[in-house]
Amino acid sequence: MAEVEKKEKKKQYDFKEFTTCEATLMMLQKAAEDGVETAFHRAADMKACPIGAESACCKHCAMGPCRLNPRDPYSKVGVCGATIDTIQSRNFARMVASGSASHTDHGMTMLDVFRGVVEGHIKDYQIKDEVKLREVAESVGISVDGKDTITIARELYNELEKTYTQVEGEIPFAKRVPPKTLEIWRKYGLVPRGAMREIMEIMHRSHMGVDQDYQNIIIQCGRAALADGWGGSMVATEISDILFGTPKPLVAAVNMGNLKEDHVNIIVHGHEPNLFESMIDSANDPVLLEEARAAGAAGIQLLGMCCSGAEVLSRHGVPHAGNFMSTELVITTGAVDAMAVDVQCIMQALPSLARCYGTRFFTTNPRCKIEGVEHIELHEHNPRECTDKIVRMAIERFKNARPEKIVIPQRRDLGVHGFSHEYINYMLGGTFRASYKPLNDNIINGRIRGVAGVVGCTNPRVRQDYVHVELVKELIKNNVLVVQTGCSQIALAKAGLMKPDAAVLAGDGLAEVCETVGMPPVLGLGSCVDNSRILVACSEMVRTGGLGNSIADLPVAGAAPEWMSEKAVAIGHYFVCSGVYTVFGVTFPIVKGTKFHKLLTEGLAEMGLGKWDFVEDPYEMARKMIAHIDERRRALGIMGPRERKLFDMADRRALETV
Ligand code: NFS
Ligand code: SF4
Repeated sequence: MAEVEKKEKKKQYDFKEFTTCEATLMMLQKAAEDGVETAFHRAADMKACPIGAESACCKHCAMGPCRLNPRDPYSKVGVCGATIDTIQSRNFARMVASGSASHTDHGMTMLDVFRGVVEGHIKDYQIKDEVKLREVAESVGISVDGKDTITIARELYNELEKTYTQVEGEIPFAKRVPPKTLEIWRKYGLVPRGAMREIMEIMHRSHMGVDQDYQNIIIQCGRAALADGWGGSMVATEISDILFGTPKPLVAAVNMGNLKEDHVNIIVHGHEPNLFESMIDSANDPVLLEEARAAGAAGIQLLGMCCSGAEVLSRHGVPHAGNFMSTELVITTGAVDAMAVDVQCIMQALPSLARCYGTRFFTTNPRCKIEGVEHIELHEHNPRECTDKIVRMAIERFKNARPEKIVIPQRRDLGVHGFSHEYINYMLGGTFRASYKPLNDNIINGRIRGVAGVVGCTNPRVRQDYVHVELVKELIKNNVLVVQTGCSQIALAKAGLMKPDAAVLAGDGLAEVCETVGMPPVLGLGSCVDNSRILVACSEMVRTGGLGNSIADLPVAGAAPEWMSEKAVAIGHYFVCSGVYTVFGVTFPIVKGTKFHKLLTEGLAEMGLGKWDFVEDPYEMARKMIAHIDERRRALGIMGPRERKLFDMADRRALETV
């Protein structure tokens, strides 16, 4: 443990205040014994800057940095005269730009792979889901009749490339937006042209001395965020489904108990599925398996973390070791032979921690190198070169460099994952009448009060998983169906709420629907880019009818209770601009009571969009989300007492026979 800075004076921490995840808690105790520290410790030791925490500072030019007083925000302006509203909206804009850039660049990588497959340069990935290919092509106006797969794929590629490169017009997936919502976007100039242009324009407008009208800036934030949600993220999801298969529900396990002491354990952490898909092939290669056995291992255990983990959990049932705030703690088990990372949410503290335990740590993506870390680049035309090498390094570590003490928390939580919006359609409607109508009907008759998307990160500034789990429990208890992605989905999976029998925790109406259909009250949809599945589901609900004309009319709400990344802000803003009431927890960089705050929390809704809200407490958050859902129900005229029974025996039988 030579690399570990030993603290002069030992600080006492109450680890139960750090996390509600049992496995993570156990590993925090082991970390303390081993003398290593984590982001939990660093967050406890580092007080957030109070000015930055409220976004009352600007460092966009060298006349500053300028600090205003968040307690008296209009008492001062920056050296250039920038007001608190300009400063906050520019800071917000840059978070949206960075978050949108991350998702859209990820989507672009998927599109690059797709192009390589279509052109025949890339052989290691193929088009796996032709049905989805055709559906996506039709959804953007490509006629598929009489065309072969490659022709459709080529046309789809050319169309989807516009999501990024188009300089005027509307991004292709704008065709999926409900007409009324699109009309509002057009009215306010919110329809994205192309993601590159929108993100570039934010960076330009937020430069010193350009856009100094917070209302005008927020419109550009909307265009960039929508270019993420209905653009880059949606492309990432749809192309990944086409290349790797659209998820269908399957039983899979999460938590650190998936590590196996007698196996070579390899963790893939990051966001882009191309690394993971190739790693699955490597870990199942008979030659490499034989090498693992020759080294004394019973096999190779592959596990995911964070979002690419959530994606392959949903798609292939690959076990998942934990969410963002567990990425360091899983290493302290000592059982991880190798961790391979690609992009996003990779803490720089990981490699030095890995060194303490002899865990091999590799970066694989040219966009994300870490000083002092061995880089084995993944090339899509020969991905196995990278992933085979990593597997061999892991085998080598298993054989020669395992620490004396390995502790694996024996928690393995099973649940059902992999609910794509296509499957929700099928599940509720049945094979011959796949439709969102049963969902809408159940909402109209009140069995399901509404739908909530609970998504996003975990953050060491709040107790890990606590806000996610309490919020979701409260929502389902009140008959709100919950859909999930990302690290939040893993939090709930660990808490056991992804199992159909979690319906006992739901209110009567929701429980009845869950039991009839055989689904859990909490549906996991995959990674953060898969939030685009929620957007498509919302569009389908509007299209199906009976719940208003725009997404803003729907009895739905969203939350990122433990968010930390700029990507979460981009997601929040595209949900709000799509019409969804969206609540963020932890803290938010904004000064309450400013004009900018009022615009986010009230002004956007007055334009027919959704609105932002900021609440820390999970129960208060649930209360406000339910209040919003009820307000929508009242506006739709569906607040009345619900019918006593939706499915009679004949209906049930009909459901069982399809
Ligand atoms: Ni989303 Fe995924 Fe997790 Fe947050 Fe990070 S992994 S893209 S950003 S921390 S949910
Ligand atoms: Fe200060 Fe204005 Fe420069 Fe920002 S842009 S650092 S507010 S002078």
